[in-house]
Amino acid sequence: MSKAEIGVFGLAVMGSNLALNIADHGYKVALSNRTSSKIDQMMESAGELAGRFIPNTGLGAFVRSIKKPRAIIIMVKAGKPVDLTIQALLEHMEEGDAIIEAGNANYRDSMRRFEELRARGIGFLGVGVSGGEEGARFGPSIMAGGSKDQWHNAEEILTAISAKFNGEPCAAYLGTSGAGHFVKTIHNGIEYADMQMIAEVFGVMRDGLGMTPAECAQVFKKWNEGPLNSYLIEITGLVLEAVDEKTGKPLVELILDKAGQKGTGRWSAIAAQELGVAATTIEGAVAARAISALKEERIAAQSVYGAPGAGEAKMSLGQLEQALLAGKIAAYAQGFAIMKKASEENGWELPLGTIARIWRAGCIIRSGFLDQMAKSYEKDHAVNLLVAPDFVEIMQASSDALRNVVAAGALGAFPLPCLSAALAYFDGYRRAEGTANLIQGQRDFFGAHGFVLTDREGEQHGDWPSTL
Ligand code: NBP
Repeated sequence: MSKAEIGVFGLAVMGSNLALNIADHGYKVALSNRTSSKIDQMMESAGELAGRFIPNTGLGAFVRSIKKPRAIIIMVKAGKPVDLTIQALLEHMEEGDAIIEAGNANYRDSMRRFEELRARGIGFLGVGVSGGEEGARFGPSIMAGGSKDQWHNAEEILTAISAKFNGEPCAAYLGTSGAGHFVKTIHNGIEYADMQMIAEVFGVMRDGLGMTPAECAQVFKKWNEGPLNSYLIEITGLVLEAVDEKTGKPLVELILDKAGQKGTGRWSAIAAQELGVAATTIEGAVAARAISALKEERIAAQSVYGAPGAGEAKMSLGQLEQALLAGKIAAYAQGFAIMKKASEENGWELPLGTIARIWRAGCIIRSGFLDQMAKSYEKDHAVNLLVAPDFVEIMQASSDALRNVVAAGALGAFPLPCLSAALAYFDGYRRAEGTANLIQGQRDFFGAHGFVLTDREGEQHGDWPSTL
């Protein structure tokens, strides 16, 4: 029997769909999974693609069934299962082979795995895969980092199975070590902010404008035909119009308002903090999910303060659309600023324009405006999106609406953590004369940290009075 071109270990939702996608493109794929019944299920449901699979229960047979130099995609639960799987596979792999870890790994784990495997002569690619189940099956966005040689070995397959935007593959090698998973993490951080801002607007529509989910759905559908066109706006319309079969009620009204999180939003916020980059929209989104989880405490707090007023929002749907657009630009500006700084600190040389390009299709944050963003970053790698010429025009046209929405939201007691963070970031970034002079004075007062005076050279100290 001829050998497989690639192996996939881990046949849950993502691994099985990725394997089907690879087989669909004509490649022969070796399959394995910790629990062997999943391999049988996969073979039974593979239909005519079954002939392109080599199922293996034993790890040795799995590895041997792949052509050398071997490339094995691992798609298991992130964290310890990945390390255990790598350890077990290593017993059968040889120098020159490669592991392609394609789960939602913490990029620090990928940096460690890259070094550990390199020391053993095994290549490592840490690959972020976005697009969920459907993306894995029909074309995800693929963000690769790690050994460049191994990228060249796996590039043909990973490019073939990726999403395409106007025929261009949404897959790229982005840098060494943990670069791929770092970019996927920030992708998810931006996704958190994007989703949260959409949810904030939904809250205003529901509680401030008295709109039903079906009415909100129609608005999101219309917005999806304009500058906000994106996968997240599209699915928001579909979620809002879904009806529960049992009760006939809008499904969204029955879904408990407690948001889950698996860590990538938090990792983005932590990375931003560590790098000293403002990522307030992402932090706001992570915090909003944390507050959402406190359902019982929120019920108790409402009984203390009373229910916030309803039907009082002094804002129009047009303003909400513009506010969302301005907020989104601020969130992307922050996400790309984190990547720019991380790239400098880690020597990754992250290609920001390419990243925007491979996010144009396949991934969860795919949207019309990523094409424009890719062009801006290709023109000027270092630019903050807020001052990129194409986006200046949009911000000039939409920032007043964001201001109105945030102001009216504050007066109506609508929590808008992300939209208000976006506005504060914009106002802070565009103001030449800030207030950090006072912070520097305070720091020098209590800690002799020093400051720079605008009219002379060198570090200075104040002659402060004693407070004792
Ligand atoms: P899960 O994250 O649900 O993990 C299930 C897989 O992990 C099964 O194959 C399971 O084997 C295997 N596994 C576990 Br659990 N512990 C193991 C161990 N100790 N040793 C070996 N295998 C072990 O799968 P998924 O939803 O397909 O996601 C896979 C990866 O892709 C994750 O990192 C996830 O975060 C990421 N991701 C998921 C999505 C999505 O939409 N689901 C999107 C993008 C990325 P078993 O069958 O023997 O239990």
